[in-house]
Amino acid sequence: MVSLKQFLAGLAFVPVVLSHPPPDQHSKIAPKVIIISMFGPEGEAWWGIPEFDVLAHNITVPGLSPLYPHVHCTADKVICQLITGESEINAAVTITSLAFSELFDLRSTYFFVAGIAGVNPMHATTGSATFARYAIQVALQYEIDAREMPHNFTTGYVPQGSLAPGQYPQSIYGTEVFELNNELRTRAVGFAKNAQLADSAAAQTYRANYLQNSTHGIYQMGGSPPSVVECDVATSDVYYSGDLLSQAFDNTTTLLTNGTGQYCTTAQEDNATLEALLRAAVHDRVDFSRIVVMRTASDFDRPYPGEDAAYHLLYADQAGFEISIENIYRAGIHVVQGIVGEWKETFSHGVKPNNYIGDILGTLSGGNPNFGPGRILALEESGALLTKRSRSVLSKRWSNRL
Ligand SMILES: *[C@@H]1O[C@H](CO)[C@@H](O)[C@H](O)[C@H]1NC(C)=O
Ligand SMILES: *[C@@H]1O[C@H](CO)[C@@H](O)[C@H](O)[C@H]1NC(C)=O
Ligand SMILES: *[C@@H]1O[C@H](CO)[C@@H](O)[C@H](O)[C@H]1NC(C)=O
Ligand SMILES: *[C@@H]1O[C@H](CO)[C@@H](O)[C@H](O)[C@H]1NC(C)=O
Ligand SMILES: *[C@@H]1O[C@H](CO)[C@@H](O)[C@H](O)[C@H]1NC(C)=O
Ligand SMILES: *[C@H]1O[C@H](CO)[C@@H](O)[C@H](O)[C@H]1NC(C)=O
Repeated sequence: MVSLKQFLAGLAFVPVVLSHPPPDQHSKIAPKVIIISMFGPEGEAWWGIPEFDVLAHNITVPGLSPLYPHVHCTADKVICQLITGESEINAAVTITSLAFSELFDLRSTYFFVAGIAGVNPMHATTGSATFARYAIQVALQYEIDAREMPHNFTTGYVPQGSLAPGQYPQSIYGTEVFELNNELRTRAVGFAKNAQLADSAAAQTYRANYLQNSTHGIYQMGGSPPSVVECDVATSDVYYSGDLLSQAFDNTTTLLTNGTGQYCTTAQEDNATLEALLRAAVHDRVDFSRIVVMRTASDFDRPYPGEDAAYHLLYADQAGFEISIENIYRAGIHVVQGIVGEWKETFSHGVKPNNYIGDILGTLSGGNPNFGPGRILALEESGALLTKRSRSVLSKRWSNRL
């Protein structure tokens, strides 16, 4: 019989095993920065720029997307870039393949996720460059179509294992929330603030609508010019839009981060990328304290006051796409150059986090996250610890399926 303590001890904290270092360790590619793009236009934002040429080397890495099979690197291989393909599955498989590739030594590499996103007008606007501390997988929930929901539900989304919206999930998968190095984020934001962000007349015209109704003073940021903002990113394969889903996932963010996260941008990959990097960090292949997630805003997650939700999503010209792509480069170049430029004195040693980093299970440090139910309960609710309580939750989960 294995005690709970012994079981937990064996479950994670995989010790760093370097007993058989591959003989060619020194010939591996060890970039200082890898830029992670999610689709073509985000990738192309970095091509043909005056500062560096990431297309000097194209390295085929098994497991990457058939659409984007290469890792691109500068001639000196100090800066590299890849495109994951869109949505959670593509991001997870691509980053796992990179992180476990024997072609690379990524132990000192900074991972810079640089993509576009929807944006919450309460915190930022189109063209803004946002930097996340948390990534929240907001749609990892039960869902019934809102037309069939009980009259007293505020949304059709219900946290897994729970009985109503707003209840803390009783069933944990482990990827619900990731927390990143806040001190590194502060540095990245400091670099990005040197940027002159792009804007356009058409984007200004559309965002002005968010200021039109004074009862919506809450959208002050949505109606203001683009800026660099610290706020968090939601991940969902479903490209949702509208007041009610945005509010529902704002509530989910608050719930899952115990009130410390700020629901701000919405994209389809970051939690998957972070789960892949976390698994690699467990085996000391990457350093989880060296990740920056930047999302520049291409569109609003909800209509302006008085606008129809479907019109906003499907027909309106929000005019944010071009400036968001341009601002990946304008803000991001300062981050890349900042890290490479201060490599010797600062970044080669790493930036010590002042906050918990990792997932909801406490996988990396074994410590307790500052969100979630705590390591032991989270493991229990994930089904990893088959206690009486989790067995009953699991059996309920599966009997509901039959
Ligand atoms: C690398 O690939 C890009 C497009 O994917 C291409 O434009 C570039 O010329 C390639 N570089 C080399 C050195 O082949
Ligand atoms: C909704 O109403 C039902 C009874 O009609 C009640 O049992 C349940 O607790 C209510 N749920 C919420 C979220 O208020
Ligand atoms: C302003 O917003 C309030 C609350 O949503 C709404 O009732 C009102 O009709 C709006 N007014 C205009 C002019 O859009
Ligand atoms: C979000 O939470 C607030 C506060 O609990 C609640 O009033 C609102 O109805 C919720 N919104 C949705 C869409 O669930
Ligand atoms: C987060 O909130 C949940 C639900 O309210 C609670 O059970 C848990 O203890 C909280 N976690 C932390 C670290 O405060
Ligand atoms: C996804 O990752 C972001 C950080 O980029 C974090 O804020 C969020 O909580 C994560 N969500 C899930 C469900 O893992």
